[in-house]
Amino acid sequence: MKIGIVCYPTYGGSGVVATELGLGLARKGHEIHFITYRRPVRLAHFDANVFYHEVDSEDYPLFEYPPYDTALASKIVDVVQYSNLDILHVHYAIPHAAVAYMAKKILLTQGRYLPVVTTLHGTDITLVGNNRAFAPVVEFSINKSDGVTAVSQNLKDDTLRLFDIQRDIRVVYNFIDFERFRKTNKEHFKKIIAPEGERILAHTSNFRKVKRVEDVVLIFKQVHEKVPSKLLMIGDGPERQNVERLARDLGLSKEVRFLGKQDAIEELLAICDLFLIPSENESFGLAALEAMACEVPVISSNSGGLPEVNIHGVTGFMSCPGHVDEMAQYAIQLLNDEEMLQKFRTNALAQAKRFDIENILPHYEAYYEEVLDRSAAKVE
Ligand code: GMT
Repeated sequence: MKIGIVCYPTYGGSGVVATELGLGLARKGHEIHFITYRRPVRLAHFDANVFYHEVDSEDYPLFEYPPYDTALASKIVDVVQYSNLDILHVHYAIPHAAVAYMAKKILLTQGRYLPVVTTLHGTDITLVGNNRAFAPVVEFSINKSDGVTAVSQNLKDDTLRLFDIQRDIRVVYNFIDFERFRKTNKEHFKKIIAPEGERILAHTSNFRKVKRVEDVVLIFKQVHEKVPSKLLMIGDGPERQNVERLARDLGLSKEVRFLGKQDAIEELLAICDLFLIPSENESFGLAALEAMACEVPVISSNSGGLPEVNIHGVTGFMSCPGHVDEMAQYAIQLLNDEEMLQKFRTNALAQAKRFDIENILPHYEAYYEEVLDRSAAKVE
C-alpha cells in the first residue's frame, strides 16, 4: 500500500506512534509518505520505502497566525496526486482530521476519492471536551473520516461521551518495538547516577499540567526519606521551571536530575527500578509502556487508559490522580521488597509483550484494507 501519514513531528506521544507505525509498515514493504512541517524526531535514517514531504507555510505580514492548515491541505493534495497514495492516516484530530477533509474534497473535484483514517490520541479529545472552541470541527471531521481509531478503550468511551459520533471507532493500542526497548546492561551508567547503589526512579513526559509533574517530585520526597534513591526527570515543557524550583525548595536538588529531552530513553530506563506517571488524564500512557518493556514497574494514576496498561498489584500500583501519599507508600513498599520488585519486573515485561509492535501493526494493516474496501465504490 502507499500510505500518507500526517502527524506532529515533535516529541509528543502521537508523533512517536505515527513515526514508529510508518517505519514498521515500511519494513513490511509498504510505501510510506510522511507529511509534516518538520522531519519527525525518530525518522533519522534513510529507508528506501520512506518519503518525507515538508509542509512549507508562507510567512506574510498580514498573517498573525501562519495558515498552516491551508498549507498542509495543499501539500496533501500534491502528495496524493504525484505519489499516488492509496490512503491517508492522520494522527491527532486537531487540525489534521479537518485538514484531511478539505484535501479530500479538493481531490474529489479531480475525480479521486481519498480514504482517510483518523487516530485519536488523547488530548485532542479530552482537551477539546473542555474547549468548545474546537468541538464542532472535531466532531464533524471525526464523522467525516472513513475510519477512526482510538489508542485505548477509555479514549473511545470518552469520545463517544463527549461528542455526537455516528461512526464506529476501532481501538488499536499503542505499541512498543522490542528491538529498541529492552533491558540492557548499563551498570557503568548506573554507577554514575547512583554511586552508593541507590534505587533509581524515573519520569518522562512533556511536562504539561496534565502530567501532574509536581506530584512526581512530591512522591519522590517521601520515597527518599525512607529509601536511598535518585530521581531522573526526562523531557521538557512548560512545567519544568516550576518543578525544578520545587525540587530545590524541598532540598532535593542533588537527588533529582533534570535531563531534558533525550533520544535514547531506553538506555536510561535500563537502569531504573520504578517509573512514576501520576497524570491527571492519560489516554494510554506510552511512556509507561516503554518503561515496562525495559522491565520497570509503574506507579501511576488510574486515569484514562492507564488501567488498560498498568495492572494494579501485578505490574505496579495505581491511585487516584493527586493521591500523592498513597502513591509514595506503594513505591516504598515495592522498593523495600526485593522479591516483589523482581516479580513486578517480570510481570511488567510480560504485560508489555501484549503491545509488541509485531502484534499491533497487523491491526492497522487490516483496518486500512477494510477502509479501502468500504471506500472502493465511493465517489463522494
Ligand atoms: O502525552 C502527551 O501529552 C502527548 C500526547 C500526544 O498526542 O502527543 O500523548 C497522547 O498520545 C500518546 C500516544 O497515543 C498516548 O500514549 C498518551 O497517553 C497521550 N497523552 C495524554 O492523553 C495526556
